[in-house]
Amino acid sequence: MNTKTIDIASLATRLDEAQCTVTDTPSLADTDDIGIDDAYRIQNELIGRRLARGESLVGVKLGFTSRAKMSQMGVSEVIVGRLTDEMRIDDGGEVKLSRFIHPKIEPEIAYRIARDIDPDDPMVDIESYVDSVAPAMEIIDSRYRDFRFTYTDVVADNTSAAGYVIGTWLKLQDVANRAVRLEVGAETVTGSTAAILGNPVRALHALLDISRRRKIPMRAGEVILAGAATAAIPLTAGTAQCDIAGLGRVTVKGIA
Ligand code: 0L1
Ligand code: MG
Repeated sequence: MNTKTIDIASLATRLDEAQCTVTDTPSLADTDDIGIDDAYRIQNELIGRRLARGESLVGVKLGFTSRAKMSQMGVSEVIVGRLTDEMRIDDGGEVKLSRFIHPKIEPEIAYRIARDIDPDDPMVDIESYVDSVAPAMEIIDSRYRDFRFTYTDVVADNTSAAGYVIGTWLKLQDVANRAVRLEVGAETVTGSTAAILGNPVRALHALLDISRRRKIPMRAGEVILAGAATAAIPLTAGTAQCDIAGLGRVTVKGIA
């Protein structure tokens, strides 16, 4: 590893091109000694390029919200990425697999923000800024070869964000300890919303904390993906469906 100055713009270009050309790239950590602040700068630059191409910000997502993933990565805090309108897929809709390098899908809880949040306001009660909850799935597609990345790599790569689908929005309610089932072709995983920081509502508090430190605005109407309720599984051609007890089902069809 070398200690040369980090070229934020060229690393963002590398990740952006990997996504746009659907071609994987080696871990940035193979050649650059990136700190977490650098990683969020690269992520910002990457998002800036998407916005320059006409995409709009529509929300945020949390990653590393399970204790197992945190300990696997040797970290103790969640990571945050940004969602754009280009990543959104309608419930029951189709998505071409050729858009992605090696997509995986995971079950999530989505929250909707009802009022603009001023992260600098120390009195913000984040739960009162959210009015709806829905079952959701996230498509993750690390731009790194073989999903091999470090903590800072994955932050720079916008936390592997690639797509998301949200089911029917319901009035905000307690979604702790809900059974979760994800089926993709012949593969099924089951779990519980408890895998999301013990209770998905904790993701809201974790998000407020990190958004304050990382200066991430959150606006009315935006979506929050709270984190994965099970391990991700490869997204293949055919239907992927996620059922969350009491919240319902969300589906997407992968097209070869
Ligand atoms: O959304 C997530 O929990 C995934 C964060 C990135 C890690 C990965 O790509 O596996
Ligand atoms: Mg996720």
